[in-house]
Amino acid sequence: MTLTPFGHTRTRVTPTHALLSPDGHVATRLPGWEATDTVVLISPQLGARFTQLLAHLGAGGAWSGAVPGGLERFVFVVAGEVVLALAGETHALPPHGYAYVPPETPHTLRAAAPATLCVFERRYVPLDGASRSSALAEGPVALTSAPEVVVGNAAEVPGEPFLGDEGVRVRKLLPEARAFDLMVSTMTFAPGSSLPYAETHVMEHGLLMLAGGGVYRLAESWYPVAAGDAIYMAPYCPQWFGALGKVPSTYLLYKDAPREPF
Ligand code: UGY
Ligand code: MN
Repeated sequence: MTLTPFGHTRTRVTPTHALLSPDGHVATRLPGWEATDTVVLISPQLGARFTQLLAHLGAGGAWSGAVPGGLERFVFVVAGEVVLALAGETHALPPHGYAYVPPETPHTLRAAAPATLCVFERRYVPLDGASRSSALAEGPVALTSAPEVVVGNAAEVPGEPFLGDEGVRVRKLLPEARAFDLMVSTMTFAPGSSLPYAETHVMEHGLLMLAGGGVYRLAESWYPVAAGDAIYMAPYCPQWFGALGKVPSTYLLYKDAPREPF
């Protein structure tokens, strides 16, 4: 990491959004992770209903067990390779490989050589009789409608034009089944392409820039962003992205799937 002198950082934290640039990362050791430095980027402490963290696994780094607290987990390999073992099966996850692990599901993740994961976790909100605030409830999680395990690789997911624009491709990494209370996708922008309009919606986002860069509008601010930057967008945060540079820009995007009533 290149340190920025004189107290400068590109990180900004506001009530409607946060830009978390790598120059401000502070690693910590979290229970359950061995030989792994974790950087908690987004959490309920920021007002979010989910957590987004980077897990930097050293050689021999590992997770083992179910995620405590009834949390579901989505793992995306940013760099390196990890092996996921779950329900008697093993899956090698290369860069841009991913897995969805339902709540209360024991699993292991192991890295033989250094690897970096982007991990999203949230308390599963079932379809029946739930409200969005159930994501913050305590006690046993209702698993009546919980989805199944999903393992895949973003490189093998076909990119669809976003709202008819061939310059913006979305890859949906999870099935669009109602059982899922979250959506994770990658969005890839040809240089000079942008979101067609400034979106404002009740769903919240967690984002990690994977490649390229551009300008992200968040509420009333426009930020230059590049690979490695993370963004939290609270519900109703106006948002827009325009890609700059000579190579395509790609980001990984978490979004909650609305449950009614609100
Ligand atoms: O669909 C979305 O919510 C997505 N286009 N938002 C975003 O990229 N900020
Ligand atoms: Mn959006």
